Amino acid sequence: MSNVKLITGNLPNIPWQDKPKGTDSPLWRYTENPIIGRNPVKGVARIFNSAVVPYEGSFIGVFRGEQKNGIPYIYLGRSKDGIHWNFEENKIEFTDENGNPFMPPYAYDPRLVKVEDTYYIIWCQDAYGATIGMAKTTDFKKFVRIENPFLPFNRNAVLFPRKVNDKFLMLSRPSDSGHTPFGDIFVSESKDMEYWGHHRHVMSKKGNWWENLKIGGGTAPIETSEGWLLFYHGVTNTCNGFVYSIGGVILDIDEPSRVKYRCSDFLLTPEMPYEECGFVPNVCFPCAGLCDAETGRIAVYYGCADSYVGLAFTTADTVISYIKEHDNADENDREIGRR
Ligand code: BMA
Repeated sequence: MSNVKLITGNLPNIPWQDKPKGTDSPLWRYTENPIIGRNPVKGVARIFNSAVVPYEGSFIGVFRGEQKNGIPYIYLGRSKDGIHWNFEENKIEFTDENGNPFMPPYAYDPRLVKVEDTYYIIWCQDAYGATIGMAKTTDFKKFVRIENPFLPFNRNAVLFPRKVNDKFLMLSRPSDSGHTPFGDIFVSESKDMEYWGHHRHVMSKKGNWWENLKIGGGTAPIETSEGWLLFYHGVTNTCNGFVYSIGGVILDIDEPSRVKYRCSDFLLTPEMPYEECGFVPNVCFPCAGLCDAETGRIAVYYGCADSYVGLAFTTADTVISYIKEHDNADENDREIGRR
């Protein structure tokens, strides 16, 4: 039993390995990483930055598939154990509300979040500039687009798994038309999943060197007795380009624009060959977390070097005590974020 409660429901078949002896890392990698290698589907060179949820006793996911023409789209995958995946050969066919084909020009970095009885897919796409696209499904057969929540440029959005104060909430990271050498996380609310507003600043890039260039949402926020646990990505610049690490933060449960605790140290940074070498080297990019409330276990899916999918494990107690021990949240983090 864990001291920190995960308010997520039980998932007895969560993929899992115990923490190896001798490590002091708050997140430990699955020993058989990466779980998805190169050329995983006909016509797709790489799958990475992808999201999964439990579904009908097993697992289902939306996967960023880089086609051999270089254009990313979203592919559906199914798995019995959350580790070995079977992919559909065709990319997900999105429609408009009337059932007519309505594909985005490209789609990448999908998240998948169940809110009430509906699964929402959130991704980055072109809409006269890069911004966020969304669709909903209840059966993983029909995928109906809903209005894009934000104007360009915005590349990174994550939905909360339940309404807060009767509003849907989404984290996002406004950006620019290039590779965005800046960026903070904001939260926006909506009554209907269509009109988004009441934008509040959540957190900025920070003096911690691993996240001193930009930050962006990662997994959907995980509800715990301590607040919303968010795994996010933080980026630093080097003479050889950007380095993406995984960070951890706990947001206030009723006012998630307020940061309660923010970890000064990364939770995971590229150090394995599959994280350091690939299409884009030195990238650990979290997109999904699975949780088992009974044991406190958490499994994090993260993109590796824009080439593979990796899996890492922690527990609610381990990661939350680590974040608290290394907390350096400041006034800018703790404020409500309205000016
Ligand atoms: C970001 C996004 C991610 C990617 C990362 C590293 O801007 O495009 O999809 O993993 O860059 O290339």
